[in-house]
Parts: sequence; C-alpha cells; structure tokens
Amino acid sequence: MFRINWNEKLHTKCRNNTYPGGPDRFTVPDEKVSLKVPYPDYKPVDYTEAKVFTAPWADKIETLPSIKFNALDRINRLNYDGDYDVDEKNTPINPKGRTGIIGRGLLGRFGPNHAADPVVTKWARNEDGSIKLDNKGIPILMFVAIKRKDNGQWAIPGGMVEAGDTVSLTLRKEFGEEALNSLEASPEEQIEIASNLEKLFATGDEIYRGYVDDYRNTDNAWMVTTVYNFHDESGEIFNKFKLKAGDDAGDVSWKEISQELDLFASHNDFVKAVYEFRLSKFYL
Ligand code: RP5
Repeated sequence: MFRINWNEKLHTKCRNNTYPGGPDRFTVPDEKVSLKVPYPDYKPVDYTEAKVFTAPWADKIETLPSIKFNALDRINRLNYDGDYDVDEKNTPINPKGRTGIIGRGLLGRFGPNHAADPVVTKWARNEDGSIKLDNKGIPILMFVAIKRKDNGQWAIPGGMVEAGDTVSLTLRKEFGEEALNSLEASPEEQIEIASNLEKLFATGDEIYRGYVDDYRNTDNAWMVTTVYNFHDESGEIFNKFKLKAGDDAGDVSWKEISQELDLFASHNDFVKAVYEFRLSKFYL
C-alpha cells in the first residue's frame, strides 16, 4: 500500500494561513512542525466554529473526558498509522505536528475524523477506441473529479464516514451523491444508478489509509481517510454513466492525471499513487 512519509512531507495545507472562516493560524516554521522539536514561544490560536458545539455529527464537549481514544467504538477513533497521545484533559494531540490552531476548527470529532475517497478511473481513449498515450508513450489515466462548493478546489468525490456507516458504504454514497447527483434523481434513475454503481464498486483496490493534510486540521482534530481505486478497464461501464454534480459538488468532470493537477488536501498524492498502481498492473 502507498505510504506518505510525513517526516519529510510537512503540513502545507493546514499551516501558516488563515483558517477557513476563522482566524489566522499561529506561525509555525518548517523546522518547528514536529512535536519532537521544542517551541516554547508557540501560542496556537483557540478556534472551534460555533456550529460544531451543537451539531449532531460532532462530539459534545462535555463528553471529552470520557471518550476512548485510539479505539474503535461506534465512532472510529483509530488513526491507522499508530496511536496518538492525549493531554491531561484527554484532548488528542495531532501526531503529525503543529498547525497553529487548537480546538476543533470546522471538524466535529476530537482526534481523527474519518473520510473515504473513491478514485474512479478509466484509460483515456482515441476516437478509434485505442488507449491514448502521452508524449512519452505512456497510457493516460483519467479520474472523476468534483469541484468543491466550499472552496472551489477540484477534488476526489470523497466524504466523511458517518457514525455507524462503513467505509465501503461511504465510498459508494459519496460518489453517487457528488458525481451522479443521486439525491435529486427520479426513482427510475436511482435504480439505474444503483445497479451501475453495484458493478463498478463490486471490486476495488485499497490504495491508502492514513492521515490527510487537510486545510481544516488543527492540533486536536484532523482528517484521516481510506482511498480506494475503482477502475473501469474497458471503459464500458462508464458509457452508461452520466456524470452530474450534486450535493457538495458544484461541477464534475473526467480529468487526466498529470503533473499540472492541483487538487484539494492530499488528493494530488492519492491520484498519483493510483496512477502508479494502474500502470504497474497495465505493464504486468
Ligand atoms: C478530505 O476531506 C478527505 O480526503 C475527503 O476527501 C474529504 C472529506 O470531507 P468533506 O468532503 O466531507 O468535507 O480530507
């Protein structure tokens, strides 16, 4: 499985910027991101968006002392890549280092907030149906991208794993809602969407499981995801799909995977890993 070396790759999206809808983060120089390096002058800003305190999808602040972290309960509090520490008030500490904000920001859960990301792919094809090659003679892979309504960035159509849901259910649900607009489809269209999704999502390859450098991360709350690749080798399943943006997506499109992509959070790393995985299968 693909691994990101977080010792080399520092926080980039969740450091030294303005928190979305919130205050400026306290400045953290590259060499002070790691918790192993003392930073006595560190004065992170305390910020939790007001709606988080009352939202049904968020932890209630009064339950914090009794939450069992690093454990799998109805809510998944596991981090996938090792345990994280908690402080004397049982508040989890971001194991990937400082972000300049304490509190939960926009995130509902203390500690890891679990998401699932479906990378749906097919080969780019020429008019005659043959696989399209780039200028080095390497096949071009395409993936389904959505344009997020919250920040206008292109992204994988992923979403949060809701309490009681599984990763596989979330993958299918998010793809249906954001890339096929299943929430607004007629009952007949919904049956067709479900049957096509069934075929495409029947098999998938897990590509990554772990931390995400998400712009919402704080020192006490952060994103963790499971990335799956669902690949349509012949491209035939997708002839039946009509992409239509819905829910949190303002637009949806097939995008060629290339160096020029500039995607949300760690999604560039994820689609690059999928591309390498698909090429390794292609050349087998
Ligand atoms: C990212 O946030 C994950 O990789 C996933 O794509 C996304 C989930 O958050 P929402 O799309 O629900 O805001 O960290």
